[in-house]
Amino acid sequence: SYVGKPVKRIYDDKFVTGRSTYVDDIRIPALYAGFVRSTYPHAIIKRIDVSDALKVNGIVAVFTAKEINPLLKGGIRPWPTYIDIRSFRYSERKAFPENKVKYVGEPVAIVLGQDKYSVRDAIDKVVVEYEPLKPVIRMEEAEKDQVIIHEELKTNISYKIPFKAGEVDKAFSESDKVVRVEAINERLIPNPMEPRGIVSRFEAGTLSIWYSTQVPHYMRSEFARILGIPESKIKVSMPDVGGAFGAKVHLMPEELAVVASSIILGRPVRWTATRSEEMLASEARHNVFTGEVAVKRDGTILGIKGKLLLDLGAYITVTAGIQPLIIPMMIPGPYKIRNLDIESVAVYTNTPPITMYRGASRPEATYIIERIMSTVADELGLDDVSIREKNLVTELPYTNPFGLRYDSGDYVGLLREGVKRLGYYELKKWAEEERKKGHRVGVGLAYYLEICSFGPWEYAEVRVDERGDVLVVTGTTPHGQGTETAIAQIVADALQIDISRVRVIWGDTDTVAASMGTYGSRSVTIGGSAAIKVAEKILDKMKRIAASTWNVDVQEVQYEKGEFKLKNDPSKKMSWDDVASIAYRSHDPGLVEKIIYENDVTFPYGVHIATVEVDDTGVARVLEYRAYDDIGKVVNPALAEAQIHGGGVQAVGQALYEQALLNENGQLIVTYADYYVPTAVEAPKFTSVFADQYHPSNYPTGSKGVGEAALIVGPAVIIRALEDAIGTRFTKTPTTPEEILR
Ligand code: MCN
Ligand code: MO
Repeated sequence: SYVGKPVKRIYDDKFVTGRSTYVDDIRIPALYAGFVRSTYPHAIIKRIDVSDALKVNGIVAVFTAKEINPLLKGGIRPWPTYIDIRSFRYSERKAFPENKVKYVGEPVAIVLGQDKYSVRDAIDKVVVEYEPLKPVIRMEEAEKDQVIIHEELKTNISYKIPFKAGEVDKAFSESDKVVRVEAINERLIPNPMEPRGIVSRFEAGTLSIWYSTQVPHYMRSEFARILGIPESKIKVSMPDVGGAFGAKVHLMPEELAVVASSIILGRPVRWTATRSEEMLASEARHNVFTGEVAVKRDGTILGIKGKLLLDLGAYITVTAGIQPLIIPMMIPGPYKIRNLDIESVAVYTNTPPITMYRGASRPEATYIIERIMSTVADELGLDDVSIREKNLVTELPYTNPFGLRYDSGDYVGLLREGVKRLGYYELKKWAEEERKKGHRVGVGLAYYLEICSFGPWEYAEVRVDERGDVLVVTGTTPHGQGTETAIAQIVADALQIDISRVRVIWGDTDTVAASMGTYGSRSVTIGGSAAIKVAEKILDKMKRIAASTWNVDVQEVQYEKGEFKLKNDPSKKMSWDDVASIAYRSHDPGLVEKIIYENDVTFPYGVHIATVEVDDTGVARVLEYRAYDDIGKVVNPALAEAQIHGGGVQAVGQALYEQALLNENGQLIVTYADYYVPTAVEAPKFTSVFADQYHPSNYPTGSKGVGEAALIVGPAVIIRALEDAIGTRFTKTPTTPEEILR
């Protein structure tokens, strides 16, 4: 059997030999697109003159709002599958602004030409006359509504909902102490290796789109809605995608403009974001929590009240709407805190729109609650382990105060086992000794509970060909995780055949009948479970074919390891290949089964620890990162571990180095020279252990997700280690050298 083993990734040859196909490698003759972008954070567009740009050799067209927007029947809006969009104030965003720009970098025109270089030249020749307006960059200012960004909304506040549960006032009146906590996540940039990209062709009334996305079907329906073209006439195809990290779920106005241009011109159009465009396209996080915690002297947390302020940027993206809802609901985390009053406020600012980044909402919620745990421990003179032991939920399943139903686990057991297995106390002792010698080192610990497998459903299909080889069509859309290998393992086991006979495909709306996609660490669990269910259907069908060949009842047929047998006459056998070939010879429509599998969310959890060292200049490095997780059944330990490594490195970046710094004019003032994405050099040494005594989800795979875990808890772990090293309280990610040595 394959499940549970570190099977090597099945499609890696092309990646290691440089023969993978990203959007930019799709070679169809197409015009290149580039964008004229606003240089002001907030300004009225007085005039756009494209005449000089059109004179540049090779330029075919320059389109502004005037040409593009009339084509659009709708605009970009939040994702209604996951949120009630009526609770937000927003206007649907068209491709280009008609009278006002709202952030630096906002596209105002698309330039289309024969080659990238003439496009680049022509962009500089487009004259845009602006009348600058006072911008509002900081969300605390935006909330005051002195400068209004979207006049039609009459306020910058898009969302303002109190999340209340239990009796907060009573909790505070019964407390021994009230502890103030602040937790800040600065804006950062996901930075997948492959930037965003799209190729669009409109031919004979049919739109073909190659797109670096995580959600081809959702995008098909969005293009259909916005362009007023039936879905049957749109094909969205996801080639190899070189990383996405949640930031390729939202639709960008640039991408809409590319598609619209291909329709207007009747010629294919392509766009691949430059690195600096990518840095504008996918900015994420940026929120501030300020609150008070009611505690008993023994460490029991009675209640939390506070305010969560979130930056949306200038427009609400498809995905940003999820965060003001999920963060407060997940703030109680794995702890039995039942009295909460958290006001969640999301505001518009004159800055690039905020999207999702790995974990989207759970990193923020985890950071807040883990800052609360550690700060309360410090205030009461308790340690990081006992404060958590005291408050962890002990009986599962458990319904949290906001109605989330935690499915399974042993939270206290995992903490105890985790600190032992990861050598937490040994590291604490080591750090203490080192500090006595004058070295600035520290150890941090944090715990997380996260919500995975947002559904509600996923699609799977299995086809067995006439030779008995198996094609699995999955609705999930792997883009680096290796989930296709895990799904192949699952199907090979379900069908008891060799994994080399299984091929897995995904990501094309013409090939895949329906799909939700890959995000929220759902794929192996919901996609793998869909694959198990459909494999069972195929086996049933094959048993029925064997039965009818033998003229017996289907109950008489047994299947084991590639052989169909008669129960009471084991000498009667047919191989897997024989049955497959009979199916085709009998002109059966073929061995094809499909399914939509539906299930609820699931909650993995774990404890991670890290050690940091701070040098004389205040630069901190994470030396070691150790993780102990209960992710249910582990399908492929090598893949799951790789997720801890990748997320862990991104956590190092978020905690210590990465900040998308905007100046008072809303100008992004960092480039790769000072936006410091950790590389292999800054990567810590990793230890990743998955609990042997795991608690399965109620999915057929028994698995829970792991794709975001280390970035969900890592920032809290590393900031705690910094506090240990320096002996100061830190609240922010990133905590930078000047703050460390302040
Ligand atoms: N796995 C496993 N056993 C489990 C859980 C997971 O073997 N019990 C393995 C899976 O087989 C898969 C990997 O771990 O190879 C992640 O699986 P899962 O947790 O189901 O997550 P998804 O496949 O749905 O991936 C999405 C997740 C998200 S939401 C972000 S963000 C993220 C992440 O994956 N983006 C990534 N990891 C990424 N890794 C890469 N290389 N690139 C990205 O863009
Ligand atoms: Mo994600």
